[in-house]
Amino acid sequence: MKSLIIGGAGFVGAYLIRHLRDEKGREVYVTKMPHEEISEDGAKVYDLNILDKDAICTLLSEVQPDEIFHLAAQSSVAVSWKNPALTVDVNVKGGVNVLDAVRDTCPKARVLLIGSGEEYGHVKNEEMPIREENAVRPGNIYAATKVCQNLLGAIYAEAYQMDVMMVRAFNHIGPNQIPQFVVADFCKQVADIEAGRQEPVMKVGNLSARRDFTDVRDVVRAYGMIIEKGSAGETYNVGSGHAIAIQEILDKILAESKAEISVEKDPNKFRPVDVPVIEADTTKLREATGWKPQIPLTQTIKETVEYWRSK
Ligand code: A2R
Ligand code: GDD
Repeated sequence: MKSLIIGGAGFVGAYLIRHLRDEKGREVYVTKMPHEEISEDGAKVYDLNILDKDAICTLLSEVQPDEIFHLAAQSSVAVSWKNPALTVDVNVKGGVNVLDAVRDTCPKARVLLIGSGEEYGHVKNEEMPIREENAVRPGNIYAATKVCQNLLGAIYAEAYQMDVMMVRAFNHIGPNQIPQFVVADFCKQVADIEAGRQEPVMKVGNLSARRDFTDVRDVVRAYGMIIEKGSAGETYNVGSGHAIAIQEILDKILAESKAEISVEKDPNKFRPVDVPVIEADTTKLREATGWKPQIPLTQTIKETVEYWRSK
């Protein structure tokens, strides 16, 4: 069975390669941007820019994958405010290029499009935890592009009877995530402070936001189960089902260190709009696949702090 990961050089890609290769025994093919490196053994690596549809067709014709995980994206909410056009290009045009190339070259392949819990955006209190059929009211540019990708996926599934499934992944964390994201950012700062590379002041953004965090290893396990057991045209939330305040995350990370660290708000880390709470209802995923998260948040935080200390 051949699995293709598009956009596999990022944070999730490395974990997904290992999961598919070691736990599912798949033949793994993976794409990366030309400037990136992938050091995982046992995966065949290709350069691919998803803005080039012909290149996607050439690759798919050669590989003829049975299943495709589409991870490639401009994945940062913060960057999407700074570079909206790039975010729209990669996430919307790139996404439709992938769908159309699959339709042209391997229409029987099962396809998983990775979207985001951010798609729900401004959720009302009575709508929490959020179910898949909830209205989407995206509150930032990244989220709007992922809504668009989700709609396109559903249209391709219905119009062309393709096995396209979508996930809305809530925040995922773990070692090796870049410090653009909150947990990696705070853990790196702890390591830098302990090593004397930073004064003992933790710079933070909005601590009142509540987000639903899952270990990336649990997330890729969910992706493997959805692509196998999910239904065409359907969307599945992937999250822990529990929102936690960023303040609480900060407290847990600070508790990992013996250093005396003060906390300072950094205006540059605040966003024009930051949705107050995002929490997943994962009933649909659990019923379709039997998935449940296995790695507790405290373990992920411990391992992420250790990862940054060892860098
Ligand atoms: O941004 P880069 O140059 O590091 O490369 C990213 C890649 N990518 C592209 N691949 C092909 N064609 C493009 N035009 C293109 N633009 C960016 O997609 C990166 O290697 C990969 C995405 O990986 P990360 O940014 O690390 O995202 P992560 O955390 O692995 O999330 C995977 C998926 C994404 O769709 C997120 O939006 C979603 O899960 O949360
Ligand atoms: N990055 C960052 N840095 N965020 C901070 C900081 C900080 O110093 N301080 C507070 N925050 C808050 C942000 O304002 C946001 O409310 C929350 O922490 C999480 O921010 P990020 O870790 O940057 O993630 P995100 O929620 O914007 O996006 C992530 O999760 C989405 C799913 O919900 C990304 O992984 C997306 O790709 C993913 O789709």
